[in-house]
Amino acid sequence: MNAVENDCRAALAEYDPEVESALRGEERRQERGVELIPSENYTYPEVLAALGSVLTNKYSEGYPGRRYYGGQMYTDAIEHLARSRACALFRCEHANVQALSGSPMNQAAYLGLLEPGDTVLAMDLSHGGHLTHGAPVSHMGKIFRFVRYKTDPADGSIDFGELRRVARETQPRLVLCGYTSYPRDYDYAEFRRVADEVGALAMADISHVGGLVAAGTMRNPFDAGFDVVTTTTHKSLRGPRAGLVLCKKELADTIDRSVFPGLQGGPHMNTIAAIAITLRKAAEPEFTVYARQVLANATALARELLARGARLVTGGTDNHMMVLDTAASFGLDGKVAEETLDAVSITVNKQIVPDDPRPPLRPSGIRLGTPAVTTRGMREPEMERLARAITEALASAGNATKLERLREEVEAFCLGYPVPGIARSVTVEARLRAEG
Ligand code: DSN
Repeated sequence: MNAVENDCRAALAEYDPEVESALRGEERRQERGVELIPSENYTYPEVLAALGSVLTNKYSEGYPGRRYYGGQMYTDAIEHLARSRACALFRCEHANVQALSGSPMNQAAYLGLLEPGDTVLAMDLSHGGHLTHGAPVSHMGKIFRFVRYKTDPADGSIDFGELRRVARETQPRLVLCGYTSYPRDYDYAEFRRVADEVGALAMADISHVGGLVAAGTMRNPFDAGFDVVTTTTHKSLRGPRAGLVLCKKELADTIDRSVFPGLQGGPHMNTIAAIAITLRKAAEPEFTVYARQVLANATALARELLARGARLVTGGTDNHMMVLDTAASFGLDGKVAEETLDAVSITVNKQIVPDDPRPPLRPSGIRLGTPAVTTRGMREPEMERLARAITEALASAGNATKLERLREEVEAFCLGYPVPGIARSVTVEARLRAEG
C-alpha cells in the first residue's frame, strides 16, 4: 500500500473499526481460501486505486462533449479512453461504458431495442441462461415475452433444430445468446442465421467470457455479425463491477439514449476510469497468456474431477467453468455441497442443472470456474490438487474432523499464491519465510 492508501485505511480503522475489521476479515478470507465461483476474480491494484479515487465525487450526466454539469475536462478524457479501448479490444463500432453493472446493461439493451410485449428468444434458465435473460420474477420477464431454447443433454450443444422451430413459430424481435452456467462455447454464426431467417436482431451477453473473448481465446459474436454484445467487466475480464453495451454504429444513439437518460442518471466516473485501465491491461500480451491459462486450468480441473468420479454437466468444459452434479456424484444437494466446501475454505456456488427437479436454493449441483485461481498464479498441477481437495471434502460431508484437516491444508496451500491488491500480513510473510 502507498502512503495515501495507508492513511485512508488508518483513518477508516480509527473512525469505524467495525467496518474496517469486516474489511480486514474479507481480505483474510480471500487470501486464505480458494475462489472457484466462475464469475469472481481478483482485480488489479491499479483498478482498486481508481475505484477509491476522487472521481467518485463527480457528477457527469450525459456523454463526453455533451454533459449536464460543468467541470468535465478530465472525466471526458477518461470516458473517451474507455470507449475507444473497448471498441479496439472487442472489434466493435460503438461502446457505451456507463452501465452500472450486468443487470442495468441488459435492461438498457432490451429497453432500447424492443417495445413492451416484444418476443425474445433466449436460453432456458436451467440450461444456463441468466436471471436477466427474462426470468419470470424479473421486471424484464414481465415487460417482454421470453421464449426458450435448450441444450442437448448428450453433449451440451445447442439444439438448433428446436431453436429454429421455436423462432419460426414465435417470430422473436431479438435472438439472445448468453449464459451464466453453460460450460461450452456458442456457434454465433448459426444464431445469426436463425435471427436473419426471422428478421430478428442478434444480441450476445458474453459476461462470463468477456476476458476470454477480448484475449482472442474464445469466439467473438461481432465476427458473426451480431448487432449488440453486452459484457460485465469484473468476471474473466478482471476489472471493476460494471457493464459494457457494445454495438454496431447504427444502434449507437439508441443504446446511448437507453442507458442515459432512459435507465440511469449519473455514471460512476471512478468505475469508468477503472474500466479504461482494465481494457488497457486486457490488450497486453500478458493478458492473452492469462486467458489461455484460465482455459487450460479449466480443462485440467475438469479432467481431474472426472477422473475422481465427479459427474460434470455436458461431460466437461470448453470455457472457464464447469457444473458439477453433486446429487448424482456424491448424493449431496448443491446447498450441502457449497456449505461443505465453505468448511474447507473453497468457495463455490450452488447451481441448478438442466431441467433440475430440485428448487434453486437446494439444487442438484455446484458451479466451479478458474479465472480467480489463475489470477493467483495457479496452473495445471495446482488444479490436480484442488480436484483432490474438492472430491475428498464432498466425500467427507458431515465429518468435522476430516473437513478441519482439509481446511488447514487448503489454507496453507493458498498462502503461497498472493492475491493482487492485498498486502500480505507480517504473519503470513514470516510463515512463508519459515517454510522456505
Ligand atoms: N452473478 C453472476 C454469475 O455468477 O454468473 C451473474 O449475475
